[in-house]
Amino acid sequence: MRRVTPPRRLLLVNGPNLNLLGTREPGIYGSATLADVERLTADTAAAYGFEVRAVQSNHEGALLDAIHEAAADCAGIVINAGAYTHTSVALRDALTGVDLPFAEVHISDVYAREEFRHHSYLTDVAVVHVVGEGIDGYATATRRLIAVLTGQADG
Ligand code: CA2
Repeated sequence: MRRVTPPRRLLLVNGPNLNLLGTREPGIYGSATLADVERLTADTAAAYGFEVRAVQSNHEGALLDAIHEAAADCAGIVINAGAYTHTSVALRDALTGVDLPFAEVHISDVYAREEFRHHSYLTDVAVVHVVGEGIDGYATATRRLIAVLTGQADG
């Protein structure tokens, strides 16, 4: 049965290798850690009365499970799928399968990098798409997703 009042909760998904944030490649990904990303996203959502459940995994199936579970108690998803962005039809199918609006975020400007990063299996089904803003992009993506969820914007 469809809920009358949607939950004011978002799922934040970070994919493979994003647990390394702040430890390597600061020239591309900056010096903030995954904990900083999760805090920024939670603080941004809290300003609008939303809470955030965060998951990071290096395993595709664990990401799919977390997305499936979100269908029960989340209103939307903020996701940086890492390299699975460019490879995973399964991830795309999970996101469209749960039918939750989602924001795709990338820390780096994927379009200014190698050609294999230019294609995303997620972009055409995302309601929000943010690239190249560093970790601030998570705050932008969260604000824009909440605007869509609360009827303040169309993405
Ligand atoms: O720019 C992004 O956010 C990416 O999603 C990051 C992925 C990359 O495969 C995508 O093309 C773009 C890689 C995440 C790896 O993160 C690291 C962080 C610090 C050190 C090493 C890897």
